Amino acid sequence: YDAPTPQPRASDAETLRNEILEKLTYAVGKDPIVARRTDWLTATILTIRDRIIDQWMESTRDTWRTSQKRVYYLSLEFLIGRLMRDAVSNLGMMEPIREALASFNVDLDELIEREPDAALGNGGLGRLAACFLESMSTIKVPAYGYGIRYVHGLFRQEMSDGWQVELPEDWLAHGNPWEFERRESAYEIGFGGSVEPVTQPDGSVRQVWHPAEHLNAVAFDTPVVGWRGARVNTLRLWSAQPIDPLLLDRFNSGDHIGALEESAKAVSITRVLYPADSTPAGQELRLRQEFFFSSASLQDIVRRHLQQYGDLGSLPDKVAIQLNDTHPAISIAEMMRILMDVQGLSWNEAWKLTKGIFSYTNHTLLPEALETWPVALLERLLPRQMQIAYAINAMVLEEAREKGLDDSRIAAISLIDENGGRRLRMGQLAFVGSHSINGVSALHTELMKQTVFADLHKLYPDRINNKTNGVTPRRWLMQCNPALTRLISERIGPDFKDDIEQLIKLDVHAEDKSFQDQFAAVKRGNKERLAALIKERAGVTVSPDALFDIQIKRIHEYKRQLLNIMEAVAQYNMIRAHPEKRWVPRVKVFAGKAAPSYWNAKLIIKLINDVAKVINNDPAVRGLLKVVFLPNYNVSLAETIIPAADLSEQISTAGMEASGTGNMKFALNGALTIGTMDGANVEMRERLGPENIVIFGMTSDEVDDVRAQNRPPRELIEASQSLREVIEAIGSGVFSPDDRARYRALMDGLYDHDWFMVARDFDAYCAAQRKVDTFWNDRTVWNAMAIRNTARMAWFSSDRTIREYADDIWGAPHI
Ligand code: DL6
Repeated sequence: YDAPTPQPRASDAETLRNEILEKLTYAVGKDPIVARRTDWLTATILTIRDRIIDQWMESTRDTWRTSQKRVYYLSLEFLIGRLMRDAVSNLGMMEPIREALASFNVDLDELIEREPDAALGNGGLGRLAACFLESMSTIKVPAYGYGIRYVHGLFRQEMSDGWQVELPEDWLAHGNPWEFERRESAYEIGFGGSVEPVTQPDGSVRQVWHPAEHLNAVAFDTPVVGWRGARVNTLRLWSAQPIDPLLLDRFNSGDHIGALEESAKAVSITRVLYPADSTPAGQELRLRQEFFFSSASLQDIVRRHLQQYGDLGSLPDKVAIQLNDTHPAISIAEMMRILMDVQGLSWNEAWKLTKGIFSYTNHTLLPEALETWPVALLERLLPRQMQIAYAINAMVLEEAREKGLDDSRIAAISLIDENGGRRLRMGQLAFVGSHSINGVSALHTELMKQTVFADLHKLYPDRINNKTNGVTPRRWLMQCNPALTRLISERIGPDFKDDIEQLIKLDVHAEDKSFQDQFAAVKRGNKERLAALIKERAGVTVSPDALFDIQIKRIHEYKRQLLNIMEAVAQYNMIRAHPEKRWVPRVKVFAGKAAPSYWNAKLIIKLINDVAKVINNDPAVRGLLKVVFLPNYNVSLAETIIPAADLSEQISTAGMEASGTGNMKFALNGALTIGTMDGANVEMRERLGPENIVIFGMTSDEVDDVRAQNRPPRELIEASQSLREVIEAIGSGVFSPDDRARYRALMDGLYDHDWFMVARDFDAYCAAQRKVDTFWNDRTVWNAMAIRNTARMAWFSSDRTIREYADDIWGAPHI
């Protein structure tokens, strides 16, 4: 592995200037006189990329040289966002690059804004995968992310008269200078066909799958740089390509369209990201996506392992595969197929290796979000994998029977759901084929044990463990909030950048008036920037002196944007009824996308916009309350919004948000949280101290009880004047004079069932908001709380989370 290496490249401004010019001329083929901003962007990325490659190769060589265990993170989503600032900042090249570009009259910040935001994910699950990749490089875990190179990521959201409109996203329109296409790393993927037992020369019988369809999975690699370039790992995304680009005989016979049919079918597999984050797509194309990327990744992993070690027995010592939710769960059956049918291992050998390699993360308990696939579809599309799933099921049920489980409990753990058409339960498959199953916050993990996996947990009590999520402090503090980073550095020294735990040193400065003023000044600067963005994108003028109260996340009933906007209406009523009172000026900011087929979520977006129109234009409000919906929420927008937040809304129905990660980003940037006892809020409360977070509402046990009693909240609504007025106003069309019935059903639903406890938590939420006002009115108190939030959030770094995965689940090296 001691290959010749090129001279390390210098990274001073002068060298960078020359190289950017060289790339612009010889790689992009543009004269600087006519070069557009996108050309400069490409030339700059190529220059930065060169500096990453040396370390990339060194990291790869090092893993081969030292025979270290590799971690493979299989995820259908990687919400990586923009990469340039991340790379430049992690390599410590911000200033020289800025200077180099300035010499051509090109502004680095403008280029940063031009980079497409790679939205290869829907929300929390995909962004977590991206944070994990960065942390794995930072703490030197030898790792690969495996996923899909969608041509179109998550849709672009526009507003049309307050309604969400979805438009295709086009991140590859100008090419992608970060990636390397690896045509040599292509694997054949099959679908359909039949399975045939074939007797081998030694008399044993192997099942041979003869797929009816074939296509290629071609790898595209993107380097992932850790902090200070410590290690560079690989994000390998698969693109589907036809084996024959054109059926020539059909073309020659005059069928010019039909000649391209197969090609179009193959390519369609990786064309679009499915835009639903909490309901399974349930469509054949989605299953094809899942199998396509799982099979390609496993073939690649086994190929690499055999190339290095030559035997399969050492797989669990050298390979750890993390299944990010059930999307890659078919990997369990596919790995068994590869080990038995291709590599010739026995069932028992293959099963032992499979369980040794795989582990699975569950990200949601929502019953409607748990994936199942019709057995008939699997038998048609993946006949061999379905056979294997049946055999796994038989083995597990036998084990359960031996342990004395009765029929009802056996039905509960079965991989086959018999209710209403037989379906394969992917969570169960992932569970039984893995040695570790983890939840993403302490509460979520406990609930997993009590609900979805209760019976499997009894059968295998050692498998479920918790790994509370985290976020990378590089992107979510240092890059998105340079002013705060500078301030922290001045106060406690720069070492926290390498050891985030040192943030706690800020704690003793929380009451220091001069530090408080500096902290508040940083926040104010960030708020001015957000105010400008709000003006530009939503056309609303807001004052940076107001309390910025922010809820940004996917729009979902369980996340309760409805509760938030209803509180805005209650506040609107109060301000008008009592103009004499000293109201805290607030700006309520919302952003988020709704799944295109999720009607209520789209209606809630429209309601926010309708309410905004009335409140923002009512002179009686005197600007004391503003409501803003910022369209097209994505990672980049979050990077501008979060540093400017005073208050972070984490108000999901208790028991329904598995963890949340936005909650962590806000608190790290000195926002106070108003939230429920849900997901990671519970652990944030423990670590921040209950006095530094505003918690309200029902607990998950209380939610369970109320649901079990099935008592509609009518009486409760009637007893709360404020809630009644809000429901009546919205329901009767005060905010929708053009269509007075628009929100009738939405409001009636609160009386009838209120599954998400909006009505039941309403008064407690309003009271909590008034508590927030009290803190805000004493800015010394507020600032001290805000500083303590930043100081005490280090534990929620994804470096800590990844260390726990590496130690407890993967047995992988790290620093
Ligand atoms: O674990 C990452 C992230 C959690 O922080 C969120 O609480 C959780 O909702 C999300 N889960 C998903 C999957 N489907 N749903 N819903 O995105 O995972």
